[in-house]
Amino acid sequence: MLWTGSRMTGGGCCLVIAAAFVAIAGQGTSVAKRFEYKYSFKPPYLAQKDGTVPFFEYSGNAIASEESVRITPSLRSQKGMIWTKDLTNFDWWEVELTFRVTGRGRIGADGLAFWYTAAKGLEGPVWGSSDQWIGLGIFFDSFDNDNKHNNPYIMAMTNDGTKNFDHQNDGSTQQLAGCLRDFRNKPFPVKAKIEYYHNILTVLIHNGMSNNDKDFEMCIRAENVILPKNGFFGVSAATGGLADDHDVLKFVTHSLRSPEMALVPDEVNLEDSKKFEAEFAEYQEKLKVQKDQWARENPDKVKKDDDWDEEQFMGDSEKELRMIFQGQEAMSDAMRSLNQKMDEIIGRQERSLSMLTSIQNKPGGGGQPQQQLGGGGAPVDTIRRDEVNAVLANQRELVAAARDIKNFVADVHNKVTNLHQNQKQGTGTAQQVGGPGVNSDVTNMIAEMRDSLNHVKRDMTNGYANMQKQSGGGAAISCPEVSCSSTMIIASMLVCQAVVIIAYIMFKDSKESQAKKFY
Ligand SMILES: [Ca+2]
Ligand SMILES: [Ca+2]
Repeated sequence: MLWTGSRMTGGGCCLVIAAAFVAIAGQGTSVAKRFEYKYSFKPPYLAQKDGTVPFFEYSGNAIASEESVRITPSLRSQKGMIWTKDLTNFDWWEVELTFRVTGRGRIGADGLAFWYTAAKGLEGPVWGSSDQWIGLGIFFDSFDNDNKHNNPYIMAMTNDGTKNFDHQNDGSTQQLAGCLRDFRNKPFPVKAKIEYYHNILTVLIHNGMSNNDKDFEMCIRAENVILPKNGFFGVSAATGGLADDHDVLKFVTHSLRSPEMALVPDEVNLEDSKKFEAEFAEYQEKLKVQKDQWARENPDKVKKDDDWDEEQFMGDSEKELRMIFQGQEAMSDAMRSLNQKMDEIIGRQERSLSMLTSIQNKPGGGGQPQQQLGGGGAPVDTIRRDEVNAVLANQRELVAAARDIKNFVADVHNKVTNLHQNQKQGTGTAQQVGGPGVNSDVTNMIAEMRDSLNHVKRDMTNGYANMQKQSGGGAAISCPEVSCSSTMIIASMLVCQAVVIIAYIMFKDSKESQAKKFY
């Protein structure tokens, strides 16, 4: 809901009659709002010189000063209250309560209460005021009596004059509605906007963490709330074993009317109006005279007074706290901007990374030449087609050569066996004459041949093994060619050898037989 209204900021403005109605458009319905000076107080000159607050009366431990009403000081077991003198004469209203609850402890007590009741409260147990009230109480409960760790708590409670507030349970079963809000020790004053319009009660809270008037948050909304037609506004507070300062800085009341009602001429008659205007002029005159007099007496402070500033009325610790808070705010702003910059940088990095990857992946199908160019030093695990073909051809050649050698060997073997048989069939004498020399020669040769064959066999196996290795590695094939050609040579040499030996044996045999003929 959007409210705007005539805001009275002039000094000593309590006597100003602001009869101006402002119609506001808000969510389809419009509400006319009027400042009710008889139900409001605010600085400067909140209290008069004699300590009274115009149109209000206070009692108990409450003290009024020019800038605030201290309902209770931070001393043990204090009770204070302030009430409007007159009953309200309007049906619907909005009160903006600006206050501070400050204490040195992490926990404070007892809290503050806003009242709209049929009768003014007396000193009592409900935040300094009497129990069994008729009307509405909004409680700012600092102390956690039921130990549920849910305080400070803000709640609304209506009473028809029969109920006693249940402090043991912090009124949890009696409340109309409420919200958990810390309102203690805030850098700026906490504000509560309490609105009662067409039996709907709304409480908005400004948590005092900023100076921005837009920072109100919804705390309570209750419909069908029936309150006395006319009542007194009041604020009370109490301390217990623990103590806080409970200060009310502003109590600003507006009456709310529907637009039709606002068009009805006000009951304030001309005579009254003239009387008030005269009174106001007189008051202004008096104020001016007093100001001038004060200025003559305190020439040093004149300038300061003209630039009236809230900070003049703050204690040193409050000033410090505010400075710290402002510093922290600046730091948090800086952190936020840093964070944004970091995000930006990270985003940029991610973008460039993705661009790099896309560039790397782009060549796709034609990647082979690029890979060879780029990764010259890196070993390539894959065998190319032509390499495989070369290896296969080599293998085929080897197999053929091996088969040839096998045939050769078998041939040689046959021939040797034949020779052996021929020798056995030959004359025993000759053998004997020839002696064991010839026989042993042949046997030696055969053994040599066997060795050579074994050697060939071994070479063959090695060659095969090498071939298989190379087919895995895919490197240049040089060794198998050498080994296979060497076996070929060996084999052919063996054959030559065998032929020479056979020729020699035959020659020897013929020689021997010739020699026998001579004997
Ligand atoms: Ca409590
Ligand atoms: Ca509690």
